[in-house]
Formats: sequence, structure tokens, C-alpha cells
Amino acid sequence: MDSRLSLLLTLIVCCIPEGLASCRNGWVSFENNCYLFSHGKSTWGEAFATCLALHSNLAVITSADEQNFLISELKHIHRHDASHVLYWIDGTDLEVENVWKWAQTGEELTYINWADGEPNNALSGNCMNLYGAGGFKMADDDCDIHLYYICQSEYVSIGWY
Ligand SMILES: [Ca+2]
Ligand SMILES: [Ca+2]
Repeated sequence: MDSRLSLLLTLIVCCIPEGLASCRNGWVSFENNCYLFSHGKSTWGEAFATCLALHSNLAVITSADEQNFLISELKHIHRHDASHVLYWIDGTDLEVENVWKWAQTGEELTYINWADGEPNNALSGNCMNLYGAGGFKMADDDCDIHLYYICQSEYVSIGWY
């Protein structure tokens, strides 16, 4: 066996007790998905491109459980400044005003949980974020402002028993 492969297998056996699938370093896992909370801010379009470059997409939220997981992570990360931060996710109504779709799939949102008073920016708010001052529920904002963002990818399968 190739010595590098042998070393890799040894590391997997040693260090990943679950042994089947995992998230890359720096990502957190929830129900077979991995999430990366950015350390820097960018426009929605830049955030979208950065997630793609990392073999992922801006976060697509499809259930209350998933949103509650993200809310709890964000409240932990921002326990001292939650009311001042917002995180871009994949939703947009750039195509048709007030028809919110996931950019990744082009499909209309099946789950939506707006913060109080949102969406409120009409034609100047066409990109979706999780809004700290609104308990990290969904909000619309100008796609060109600089916010944090959440990338999402599927588990990396290790693929053997
Ligand atoms: Ca809009
Ligand atoms: Ca708004």
C-alpha cells in the first residue's frame, strides 16, 4: 500500500471515531451538512462567490430545526454583540420582487421565518440575511452592503467501514 494512503487511513482510524463522514476543519455539522461562519464581511455577491470557491454555497435553510441550529450557533459566537451583526444566506428576490428563491437552486423558499417587520426594504432589499437584532430570523437588505455570511456544504464522505 502507498505509504501516504496508509498514513491517511491510520489517521482516520485514530482520530475520527465515527469513521464515516465529517466536516472539514473550521466547519460545524448539523444533520449531514457542514456550515462555515465567515470571519470577514462582503457583499452578497462576493459571499456567494467565496462559498462557491470553497466547494459550498451560501446557506439554504429548509426547516425550523435548521434555522434554530444556526440561531443557536450565532447567538453563541456573538454572545456579546448579537444585535449588531447580520449574516448573508442564499435567499434572493432579485428576479421578481417579493418572490424569494434560493439562488443555488432557483427554487422558491418552502420554509421562511422573517424577523419582526421584515422584509421591509422592497426593491432596495433583494438579498436575505439572518438578522442579529431580530434574533437571527430572516431579513432583507441591499445586496451591496458588507455583512458576514454562512457557507454550507454536504458532509465529506470518507466512504469505507
Ligand atoms: Ca426585494
Ligand atoms: Ca430589511
